[in-house]
This record gives sequence, structure tokens and C-alpha cells, in this order.
Amino acid sequence: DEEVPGGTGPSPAVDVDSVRRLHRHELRENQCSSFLVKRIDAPVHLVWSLVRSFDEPQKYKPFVSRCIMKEGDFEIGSVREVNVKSGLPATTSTERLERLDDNEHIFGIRIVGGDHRLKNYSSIITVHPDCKTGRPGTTVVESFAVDVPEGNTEEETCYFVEAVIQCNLKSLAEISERLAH
Ligand code: A9S
Repeated sequence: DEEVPGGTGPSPAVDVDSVRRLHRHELRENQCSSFLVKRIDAPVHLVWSLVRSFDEPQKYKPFVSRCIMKEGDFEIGSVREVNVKSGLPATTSTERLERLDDNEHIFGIRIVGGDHRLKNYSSIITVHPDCKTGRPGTTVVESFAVDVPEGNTEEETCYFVEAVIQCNLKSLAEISERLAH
């Protein structure tokens, strides 16, 4: 049961206004931006340990085949080279660590290169503890901003990126829940 912040559903376990402030992207012209929310039935420290692993996105991202650290290891500015699995519209993506806050549980990256069409892509993931099922749970919010490529519409671009992120969050949930129980 996804609770979209600001939705009309039961009061979300996370404070909507603070989440919106955390996920503000400075949009450039001709960019699209959106966000997804995923509830995970696992404790926040476990989910966060997977999200924060800048050097090992393959721990939960299904499209990643391998990741090599280019510069730094966990400080802001570190750069990773992500190789993605065959059959996708890309083979590599060069990504920079923009934010890693172990207190606020904020993780942010920017794609700075690669043979794909996502220009000026940035994403922010925040994880929030909640207790809805009587057991410790986590609400994950992931937002992004990206250029709308020449020849594509904003809707198409958002649809494509949201589909990828949805897969990432589904995998994050499956792995976290398996580790937790
Ligand atoms: O990996 C993420 O967190 C998010 C996205 C949107 C990654 C997309 C991707 O890795 C593909 C899955 C290969 C799709 C890149 C960089 C480009 C694509 O076209």
C-alpha cells in the first residue's frame, strides 16, 4: 500500500513537508522530475545499509552487473563506474556521490557520464522509520530530475525512469525483507 506523500490516505508515517524539503531538485529548463514511495517491511538500519552502499549498487539494483570505484570511496565527490546488464539501452554509467548523510538517511547521486541518454540525471533517496504493521518498517522515498532527451516527451522520460526506479525499489524491498525475517 504505497502512501504518496500528501495523498488522501491514512496519515503517512513520514512528515510530508519535511520529505518535500529533502527532495527538492533545482530544476534546469527542459527537465522532468518525479518521485516514488515504497514501504518496506524491514527495519530502517537494514534498508539504509543497502541504500548507502555507493560502491556496491549491485547489492540491490537488478540492472547493475558490476561497479568499479574510480575516485574516493565514500566521501562526497567519489565517482563510480557502473556497468549494466546486456539488453538495456546503455552499457555504462559514471556516477558521482553528491550526498551521504548517515544521520538524516539522505543519499544523493548525479550521473556524470556513460553511453546512455539520461543527461543531468540526479536522484535523492531518503529512508524513514515507520511502524505501521506493528513491526519496525521503512518508508523509502526516491526522487529524480533529468533532462528530457531530444525527440522524447516529458511523460515518456518520466515513465521510463520511474519504471527503472520501481524495479530498483521492488528489489530493495525483497532483499531487505528477506534479510529481516
Ligand atoms: O540506477 C538508478 O538508480 C536509476 C536509473 C534511472 C538508472 C538507469 C540506467 O542505469 C539504465 C537502467 C541502464 C537505463 C541508465 C544510467 C541509463 C538507462 O538508459
